[in-house]
Amino acid sequence: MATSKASTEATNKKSGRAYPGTFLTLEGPEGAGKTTQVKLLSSKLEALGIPHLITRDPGGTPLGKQIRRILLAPGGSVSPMAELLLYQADRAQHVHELIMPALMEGKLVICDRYTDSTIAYQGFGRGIDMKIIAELNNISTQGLKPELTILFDLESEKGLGRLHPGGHDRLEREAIEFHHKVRNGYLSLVQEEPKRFAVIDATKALSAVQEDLRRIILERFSDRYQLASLL
Ligand code: T5A
Repeated sequence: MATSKASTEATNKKSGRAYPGTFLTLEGPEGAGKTTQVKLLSSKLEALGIPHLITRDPGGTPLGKQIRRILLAPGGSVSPMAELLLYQADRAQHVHELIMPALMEGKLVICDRYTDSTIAYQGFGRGIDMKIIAELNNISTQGLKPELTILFDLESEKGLGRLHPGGHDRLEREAIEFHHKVRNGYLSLVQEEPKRFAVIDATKALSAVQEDLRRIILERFSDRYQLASLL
């Protein structure tokens, strides 16, 4: 969808955003079901003709796919700081190459994991200084923040129990204490920014979770896109 400079400026004036699109992120601990849900949502958005981009962090770009392989390969030695910087390198490329251009075209951009994952996993999980993480998140994203973040919440044991036995990646293989810190980290982010976050109970059945996801998107963005038939 091409957007003229004049119409972009008009949209920006009205909304206060630096782009005409909409940026939404999905977060959650392991096995929360984000990937499954976003696939179901994507086919509905397609059917409704809503201009959108579904992408994921890490691995949304060709460079990101290479970084993702390094990050998730089981067994390899990756120091906490190297891990943090690799996630940020992936994100810098992702925002530059894919996310920002799609937002400039007016699309609804839905990103499976983003900066909150770094706060939850490298900050709460690994214990890296939150100030360093905040600064790097800001640099890699050029300050781009999601308008809405949907947290798919469930207990760590339940999420890990859903994953394919034997197929676990490097992060999934971390001790259960690490996963508890990640989940609790997410919950404290919700407390800090209740307006940006919406929380879905990810233990519900697939169809009920999908309904919750669609309702939240409909309530928040029906003034921008033709979402009336989303539910
Ligand atoms: N990470 C990421 C960081 O440490 N720092 C960062 O900055 C970033 C961006 C990424 C890893 O990197 C970490 C976090 C991760 O550890 P990933 O593969 O992209 O790796 O990880 P996930 O986002 O966790 O992706 P997954 O696909 O593994 O998990 P999902 O999306 O939460 O779950 P999904 O949809 O694959 O479902 C898992 C299983 O559960 C079933 C599904 O059928 C599937 O088998 N399921 C349900 N079962 C019952 N009821 C439901 N409601 C169900 N929903 C799904």
